[in-house]
Amino acid sequence: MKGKSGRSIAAISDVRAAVSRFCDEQLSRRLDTQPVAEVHQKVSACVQTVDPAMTPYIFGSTAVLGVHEQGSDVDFACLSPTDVQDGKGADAVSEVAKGLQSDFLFRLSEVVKREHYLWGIELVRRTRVPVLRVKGGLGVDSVSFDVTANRRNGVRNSALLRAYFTQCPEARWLSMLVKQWSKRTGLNTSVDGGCITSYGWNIMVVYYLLRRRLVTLVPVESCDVADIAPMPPYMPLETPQQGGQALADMLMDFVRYYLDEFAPETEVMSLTRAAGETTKEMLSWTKQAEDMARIRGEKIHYRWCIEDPYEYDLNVGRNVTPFKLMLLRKHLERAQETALLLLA
Ligand code: UPU
Ligand code: MG
Repeated sequence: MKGKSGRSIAAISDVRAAVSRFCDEQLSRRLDTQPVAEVHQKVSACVQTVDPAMTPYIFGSTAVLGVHEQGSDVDFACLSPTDVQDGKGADAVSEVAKGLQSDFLFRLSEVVKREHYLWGIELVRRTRVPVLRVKGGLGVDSVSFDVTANRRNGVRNSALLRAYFTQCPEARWLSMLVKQWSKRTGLNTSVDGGCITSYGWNIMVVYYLLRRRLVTLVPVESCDVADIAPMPPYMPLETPQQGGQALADMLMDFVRYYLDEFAPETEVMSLTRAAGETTKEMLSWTKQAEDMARIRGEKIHYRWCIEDPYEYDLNVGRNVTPFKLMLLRKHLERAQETALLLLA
C-alpha cells in the first residue's frame, strides 16, 4: 500500500498480527516487580548504614510502566525527609549541591562494596547528574541499578509519565514498542551513537497521545514526591483489546504523526503547556542559542526539541544533530513500511 507521499505503508492486518505477537511474547515473560522489591531491600539496607534518614525511591521504567522488564536496570533516588516534604521543590543545580550528592554516593559505594563485594561499582561524578552505577551478580539473579542523591526530578517525571500511561490501555504497549524499535535502529542512547534516551522517547509518546486527545493534560505541578510511594505498585499488563487492532492503528499513527505532522522547525514537544502550544521561539531555542549553548563542553542542538518538564531550559532532544535528524526521518519512513521493524 502507498501513503499520501507515495511511500510504502505496511498493511494494517499484518501490523495487527505482528503487534499481537509482540504482546504475547512480552506477556509470556516475567513482568512483576518482585525482583525490583528485592533490590530495593538490599539498597535500603546499605543506605540505612550510610544515613538512616535517607530513603531510596524507585523511579525510571519500573515506575513509569508499573512492570519490570527482565534485564532492564532499576533507578534509585535517595531522598532526605526535607526533599520529600518539599516534594514539588526544584532540584539544586549548583556545583556545591552536586558535590554533596557525590559525597553521599561515595559513602554509599563504600558500603555497597563491603556488603556485596562481587558487584561492579562506578561513581560517575562529572555528568549533569552524579550517579552511582552498580552491576550486581551473575546470570538470572543479576541486577543493575543507578543511584542518585537528593534529586526529585526523576521521581516526579516518572510519576508524570505513569499518570499519562494509566489513562489509555494502549499507551504502555506503545511505549514498549517504541523503546524496542529505538534500540534496534540505534536511535536510543543506550546504543553507541544513539541520540534520544528512553525517557525522551516516552515524552514523545505522551506528546503524541496529547496531540491526538487520547489522554488529557496532567499539570506538571501535580506530581508531588510527598504523595509518591518509594516502591511503585505493580500494574499488570493486559492483552490488548480487539486482537491488538487499536494498538496497531495507534502505532502507525504515531509514526505518521512524527513524519508528516509534527513541525520540528518550529514546534516543541512539551508536557508543560497544552499540546501544540510550545514553540522554539517561546523558549528561545533558536539557531543563535544553538551556536552559543554548551553543556560541559558539548554542543546543544535545537533540531528536535523535547522540553524537560522539570528541568529549567533543558532540551531532552539536545543530542539530535542535523545528521541524526536525517537518520531519524529515514528510520521513521522505514518504520512505516515495517511497522517499527515488526515486519522486517
Ligand atoms: O530525568 C531524566 N532525564 C534524563 O535525561 C535521563 C533520565 N532521566 C530519568 O532517569 C527519567 O526519570 C528516567 O526514567 C530515569 C532512568 O534513566 P536511566 O535508566 O538512563 O538512568 C539514569 C542514569 C543514567 O543516565 O542517571 C538515572 O538513573 C540517572 N539520571 C537521573 O536520575 C540521569 C539524568 C537525570 N536524572 O536527569
Ligand atoms: Mg538507569
